[in-house]
Amino acid sequence: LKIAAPGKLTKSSLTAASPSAGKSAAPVSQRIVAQGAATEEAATVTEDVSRLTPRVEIVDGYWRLKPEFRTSINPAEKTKLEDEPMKLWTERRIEELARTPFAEIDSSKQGKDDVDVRLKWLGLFHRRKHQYGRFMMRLKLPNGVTTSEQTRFLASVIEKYGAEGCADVTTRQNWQIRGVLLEDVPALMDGLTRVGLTSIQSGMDNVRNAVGNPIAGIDPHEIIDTRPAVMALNDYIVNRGKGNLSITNLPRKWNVCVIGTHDLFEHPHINDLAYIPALKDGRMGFNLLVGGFFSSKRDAEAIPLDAWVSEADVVPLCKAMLEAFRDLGSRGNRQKCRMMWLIDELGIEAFRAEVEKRLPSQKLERAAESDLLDTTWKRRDLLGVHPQKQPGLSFVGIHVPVGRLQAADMFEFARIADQYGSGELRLTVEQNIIVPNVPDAKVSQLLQEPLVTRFGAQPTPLVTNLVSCTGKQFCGMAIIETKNRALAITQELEASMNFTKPVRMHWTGCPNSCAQVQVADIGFMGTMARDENNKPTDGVDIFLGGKVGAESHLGTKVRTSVPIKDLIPVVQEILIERFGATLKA
Ligand code: SRM
Ligand code: SF4
Repeated sequence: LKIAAPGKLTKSSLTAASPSAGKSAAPVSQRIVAQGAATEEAATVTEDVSRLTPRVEIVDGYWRLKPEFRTSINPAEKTKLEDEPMKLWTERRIEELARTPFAEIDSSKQGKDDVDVRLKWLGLFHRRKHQYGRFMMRLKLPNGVTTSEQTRFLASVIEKYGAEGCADVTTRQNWQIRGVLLEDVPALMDGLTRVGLTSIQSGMDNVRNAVGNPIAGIDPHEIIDTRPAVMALNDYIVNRGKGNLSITNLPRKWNVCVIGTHDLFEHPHINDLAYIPALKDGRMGFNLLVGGFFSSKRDAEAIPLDAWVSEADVVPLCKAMLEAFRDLGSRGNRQKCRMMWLIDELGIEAFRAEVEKRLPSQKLERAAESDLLDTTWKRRDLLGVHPQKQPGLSFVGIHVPVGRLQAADMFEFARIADQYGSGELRLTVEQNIIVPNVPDAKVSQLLQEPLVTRFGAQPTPLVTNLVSCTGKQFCGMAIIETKNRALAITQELEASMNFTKPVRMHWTGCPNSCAQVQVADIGFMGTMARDENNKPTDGVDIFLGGKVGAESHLGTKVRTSVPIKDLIPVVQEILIERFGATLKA
């Protein structure tokens, strides 16, 4: 077996990440192959079969790094080896931790590592820097589907925390709640179970929220209802909330999505695994894209695996791929542990073979020649009122400014879902909320609800397209404050200019790009800049050229370290030159 030299970038990933990728009219799940995936380079470099030895083994029910692979590992791996994070859940150690005074926990290394690192396996993120002693809790919300009961429950949790509590709709169509105290966690987790939610395996080296079409099942134009596949994936990933110990020691985070429409609302090109609907010999299934990711050191657009799975094999394929990643992925420099680095190292064909041999059938079909995506499709806006595939019903997309909600807003969303719809809500990766199943006769009354008029259901050129990560208000990695500032600047731009088309702006507080600046029309990434007196000041790098939908590809950095205080005229110029906007008289 021939695999590529360690650390060597294959042409495939470089081609895929280039701004020109995505311009061909070839099917989305094939087009990057046409531009050079599975290159000669990847197929010829070295013959190091020992590289395919699994680096982990199962010990007492938990997957652990084998002793011979423990040299040059990153600090997160050491923390995992020192004490198994999942034991906080499986052995209910969380209960003991919750009974211990926080200062006492925080006085030892073990305790610090528990609260700052290991609790992330349970979806609990200590906000040490900006909200000491309080936790953000990240849920799992497969396909972004939630209920009024769940929303009300989460609202009741943050309500209790007063000014310390709030919630966010995330860029993976998910809920996060804030202000959580450790002492409340056991009861809170029991409450989550009662309403059919879980927070486990949502942080650190775990699979993130599985994303699907936010209007699955109600979309008159959908190719396939993504909910069954996404729910099945989630059931496997978290073992129906009990925890799936076979995939809780991955080398790094891992993202998955299932595509349901031509709009590509799910962003397949930036997920580690994306299922693209494709027919093969009359059978419904999916072509696969792999390896898309962002990090502070590298962005990579997903590339085709040259593989197709039937609907029935969605979960087995995911399992096989996760196990290949778990077994073989690098655990050294943490900036080089995402799955694409493994693909680069092995070459796409050798990676594919590793996935194939972990399938129950040990057979992975080659990709269908074409997929079912219409490459000429114009991506739709999800805000406002839209007819469903069910006659007489509409879905209503409501803007949530920068995804931030207070308890009262969530109670209102829950009431609106019950009063006007079917008690269901859908979250989008643009951090907005959709109320599905609204009888047409009730739509105009819904649009007059105070929450809806305050947040806005009608699309506007800039503000309703704004996406922002958490930023410095809560995130310890942030370089700048994002949400409030992004909203204020965008409102000012919208008020001062005329627009002929919408412009999607994304703000992210540091190079991790949680708000995906590379998919935005204009992206702002937090950095430090210098003012006119050479003093450090908050700044941004500006990204342009990101595309979503049929033409998906990644934008690139065009300006560096622009002081935020000087930003408005700079963005106005971009809006005029690149997006046809004009200044108001
Ligand atoms: Fe993220 C880490 C927030 C989507 C790339 N991300 C973090 C942490 C956990 C850092 C921390 O401990 O403070 C942030 C928590 C801040 C907080 O208090 O909320 C954080 N990420 C978010 C969210 C909430 C942004 C948002 O406002 O919506 C998103 C939660 C999604 C979810 O429901 O799970 C979020 N993060 C993303 C995405 C977008 C996506 O998945 O489409 C990315 C880029 C895509 C990717 O991962 O390939 C992303 N987050 C990162 C990274 C860089 C990963 C890497 O490989 O280097 C980090 C840092 C890390 O993992 O070391 C990070
Ligand atoms: Fe925090 Fe940076 Fe992610 Fe924003 S992009 S949430 S600042 S890690």
